[in-house]
Amino acid sequence: MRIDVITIFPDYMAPLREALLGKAIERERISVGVHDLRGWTHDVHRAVDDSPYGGGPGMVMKPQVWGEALDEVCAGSDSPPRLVVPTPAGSPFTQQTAVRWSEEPWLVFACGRYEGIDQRVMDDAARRMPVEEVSIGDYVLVGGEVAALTMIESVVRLLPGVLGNPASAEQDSFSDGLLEGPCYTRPEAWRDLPVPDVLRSGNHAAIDRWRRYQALERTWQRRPDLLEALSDDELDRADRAR
Ligand code: 6GU
Repeated sequence: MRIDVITIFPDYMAPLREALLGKAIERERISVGVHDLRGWTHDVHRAVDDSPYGGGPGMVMKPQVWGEALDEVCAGSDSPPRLVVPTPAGSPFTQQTAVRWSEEPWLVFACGRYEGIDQRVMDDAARRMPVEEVSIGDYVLVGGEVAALTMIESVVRLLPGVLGNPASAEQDSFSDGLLEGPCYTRPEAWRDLPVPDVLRSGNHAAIDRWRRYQALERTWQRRPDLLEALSDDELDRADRAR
């Protein structure tokens, strides 16, 4: 998979070279390009923003600079990339989105700052490529960079050969609509806190049953909305799969 990121803060994307993502680059499971948006400005001030039509606070990112950047970054292949624009005004990014994007050969992230990017940039790009404006949650970040990092990490860990143990992606919270329950390792007692007996019983049917109960209980406590979203059928399937 190819991933490009366009931003006015390319240094913000340094974490891409660390840990799991860095390993994926080293092993050539992904190739990453980070591009400084200001490289496509022509004025001495290298301006990327201007005041909003209609008035109001803040600044809007200029269409000309983004247009040239996208023309260049999104060229050079037979089929265009999927363009992702992180914005708090976007559709929700979920595990489902991550799974869908993990099947794409090429993703381009356009990270906006200020109040947003002139809408015509997305409207124009959509004439040539699929465009998605997405949000990572109901809170406001200063810019799209951290959101892009979040989305890239959740997509890349799904690629074949990136996680050491592919089963861990299948057992994720959300993969069956429930949260994962608690987990434990040695020692058997720590600061007077014991590991639940059942996990040391060797009774795998009992362990499966206990884990299923913990997942349901935790989801009920922390994310009742997830349970309400599951049909009886899906709930049954999620329960039996564990
Ligand atoms: Cl994708 N971008 C920004 N700037 N803020 C956000 C967000 C994205 N998702 C939630 N808040």
